[in-house]
Amino acid sequence: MGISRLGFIVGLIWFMAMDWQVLCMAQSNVHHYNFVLQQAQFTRLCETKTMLTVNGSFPGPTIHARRGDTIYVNVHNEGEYGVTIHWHGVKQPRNPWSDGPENVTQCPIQPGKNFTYEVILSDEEGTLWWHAHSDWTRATVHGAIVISPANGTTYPFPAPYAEQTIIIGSWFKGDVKAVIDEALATGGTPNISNSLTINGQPGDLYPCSEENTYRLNVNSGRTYLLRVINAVMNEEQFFGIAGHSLTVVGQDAAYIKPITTNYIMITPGQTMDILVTANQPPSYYYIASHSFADGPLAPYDKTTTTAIFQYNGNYSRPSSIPLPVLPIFNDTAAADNYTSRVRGLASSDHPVNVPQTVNRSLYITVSLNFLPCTEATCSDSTRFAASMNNVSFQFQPIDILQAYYRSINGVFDADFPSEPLKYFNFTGNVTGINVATGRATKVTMLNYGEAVEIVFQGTNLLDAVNHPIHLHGFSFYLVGHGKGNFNNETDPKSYNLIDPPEINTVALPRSGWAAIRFVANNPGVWFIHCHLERHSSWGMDTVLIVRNGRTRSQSMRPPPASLPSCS
Ligand SMILES: *[C@@H]1O[C@H](CO)[C@@H](O)[C@H](O)[C@H]1NC(C)=O
Ligand SMILES: *[C@@H]1O[C@H](CO)[C@@H](O)[C@H](O)[C@H]1NC(C)=O
Ligand SMILES: *[C@@H]1O[C@H](CO)[C@@H](O)[C@H](O)[C@H]1NC(C)=O
Ligand SMILES: *[C@@H]1O[C@H](CO)[C@@H](O)[C@H](O)[C@H]1NC(C)=O
Ligand SMILES: *[C@@H]1O[C@H](CO)[C@@H](O)[C@H](O)[C@H]1NC(C)=O
Ligand SMILES: *[C@@H]1O[C@H](CO)[C@@H](O)[C@H](O)[C@H]1NC(C)=O
Ligand SMILES: *[C@@H]1O[C@H](CO)[C@@H](O)[C@H](O)[C@H]1NC(C)=O
Ligand SMILES: *[C@@H]1O[C@H](CO)[C@@H](O)[C@H](O)[C@H]1NC(C)=O
Ligand SMILES: *[C@@H]1O[C@H](CO)[C@@H](O)[C@H](O)[C@H]1NC(C)=O
Ligand SMILES: *[C@@H]1O[C@H](CO)[C@@H](O)[C@H](O)[C@H]1NC(C)=O
Ligand SMILES: *[C@@H]1O[C@H](CO)[C@@H](O)[C@H](O)[C@H]1NC(C)=O
Ligand SMILES: *[C@@H]1O[C@H](CO)[C@@H](O)[C@H](O)[C@H]1NC(C)=O
Ligand SMILES: [Cu+2]
Repeated sequence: MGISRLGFIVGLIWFMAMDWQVLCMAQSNVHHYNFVLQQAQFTRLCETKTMLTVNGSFPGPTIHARRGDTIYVNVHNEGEYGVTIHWHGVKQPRNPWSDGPENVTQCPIQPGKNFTYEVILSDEEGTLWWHAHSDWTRATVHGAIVISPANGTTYPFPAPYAEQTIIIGSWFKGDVKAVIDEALATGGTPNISNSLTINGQPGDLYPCSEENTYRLNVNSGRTYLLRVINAVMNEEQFFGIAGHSLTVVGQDAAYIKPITTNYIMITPGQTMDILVTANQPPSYYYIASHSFADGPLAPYDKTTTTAIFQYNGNYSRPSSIPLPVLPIFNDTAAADNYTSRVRGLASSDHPVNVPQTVNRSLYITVSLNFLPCTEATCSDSTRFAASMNNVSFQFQPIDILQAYYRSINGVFDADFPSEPLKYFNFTGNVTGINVATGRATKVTMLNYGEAVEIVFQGTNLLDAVNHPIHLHGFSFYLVGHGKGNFNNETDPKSYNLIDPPEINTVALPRSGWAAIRFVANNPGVWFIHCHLERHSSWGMDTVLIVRNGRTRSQSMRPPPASLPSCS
């Protein structure tokens, strides 16, 4: 009896001393990838240019893993300037060191240097993606992360015959870095892209492109799983396939209740897993995507990218290929209609664990603003800026994670406002409201384990537009959204606390609000930003710091030995 009790106690102590990740190691696989950041030549739209890629491919290589696996990616920079990579939607439990946003969790990997990211999957299942997180490099440096169900489990829908990644991207004829550098120098709005792309190709509707249009070859009667990723720089997208209905079964690497629809609205940063059955007469059908841009003022890419949904078999090529009927670019109602249909799967295998009560509430306005422009390069006396709670995020020459971990003072302040400092009719007539903002590096401190609610509030300052807001380090439940100003008494009564979708990027409706909930159970430094790149560059960003909990398994891991240094 003594021995077995001792054995039990020893076992218990051993168990308590182990990290849960170590325990899970027995069931998960480890993968290794080498990424070489290198310049490569591409010809699109009748012009050839050199651009930064991973291993010379656009889009970059796909990472394959299963739920719960760990992926080591050694990134070697053979390019001309410093770059970081972010693993979009991967929670990275206790491991902000490998999250990637430049000068938030690390300094850039300089030319000639390398850094090995440890990408730790936990409960993500479906499609995510990776992309550069330094200036606008993500335009050409991105790729898919395909996360299959764990061994011995399967999809919560009939297994598809085959699957295919569909990445919607942006193509700029010139050097993308020059586009943002120019905009920041003049204070103006960055040039729009010259085309959208599907799997790196503009498609038949653009000059010099037809030959290389992406083709998805399908067999009659079969069902395909399309893993759609929006990697576009500055525009949300309407996407569809002529003649075929889409059944959306997943978003941001979590399953949803199947939605049958003719189109989706997908924002930059979001992923959607879609089943499509080849149930039409064998022929060619266009897969198409164009911008959803409901701000009346902001310029946007007005082109349509296409790929071909092409049946295998012996039939004559159609004289014309049908295009899907998609909502027009400013159809806010169509976008909101689609978004409102999304519900979490909420099954016993894929439960919803949305906090029913909250410990911390934040109310954050998301605005476009002006700052003074004083440099000689300015084209005007003001420059475009953007803010959250009227703080326009200021990057520092050292990462916030390191400053926090090593208690380096003077890098950030922990006083990000938990509500707007000034209330006005955010979504009303804002004539006469001061659109000036100020730059600062302010963060919000959260305690480990707190249930957090953030209500993002769009405003009409300068231009009312839908903003895709992305949170690093977590996925969150979208418990509510609506038009107008959030009412903190009546709106919570209509929250969905039963089957809200679990996502990492929320489409904050134009002149509206969105409420999200999550448990702050991931210690670290986590970026929040608009995934429209120009807004993020203008300061529509902030940072959450989740403090360590009481035990080791509730605390950040120590930094890896070879973090890139901040020069
Ligand atoms: C999971 O299955 C794959 C092939 O089906 C196999 O290669 C791998 O070793 C398995 N992993 C574990 C942890 O059992
Ligand atoms: C990228 O290129 C390197 C060096 O050529 C190679 O070792 C590596 O396997 C490639 N990675 C991928 C993901 O293709
Ligand atoms: C990565 O950099 C380290 C030094 O930081 C160096 O020792 C190592 O050889 C480099 N690895 C590769 C693959 O270049
Ligand atoms: C942006 O567009 C303007 C007008 O077409 C052009 O003059 C300028 O060179 C472009 N800038 C870049 C960096 O491509
Ligand atoms: C395809 O169909 C045409 C006309 O129906 C026929 O002449 C031809 O032999 C067929 N080819 C194949 C490979 O079946
Ligand atoms: C959308 O744009 C069209 C064409 O520019 C315009 O006629 C229409 O009024 C716009 N709709 C809304 C809701 O702004
Ligand atoms: C959404 O679209 C569907 C299909 O077109 C339509 O039946 C429904 O009324 C729309 N809902 C809203 C809220 O607009
Ligand atoms: C805010 O503005 C909207 C749109 O003009 C208006 O409908 C609403 O009544 C205003 N709200 C308040 C509290 O003034
Ligand atoms: C908005 O308010 C300003 C003054 O505050 C007024 O001059 C203007 O007419 C109003 N615009 C609308 C559309 O009501
Ligand atoms: C959150 O609030 C609940 C009560 O609603 C409380 O039991 C819990 O201790 C709080 N957690 C934290 C981390 O503050
Ligand atoms: C509710 O909103 C009002 C402004 O509309 C604000 O004054 C009040 O502090 C808010 N209450 C809470 C509990 O956040
Ligand atoms: C990040 O810090 C480095 C210095 O380590 C600096 O060169 C770079 O400009 C900074 N990036 C941003 C976006 O401020
Ligand atoms: Cu935005």
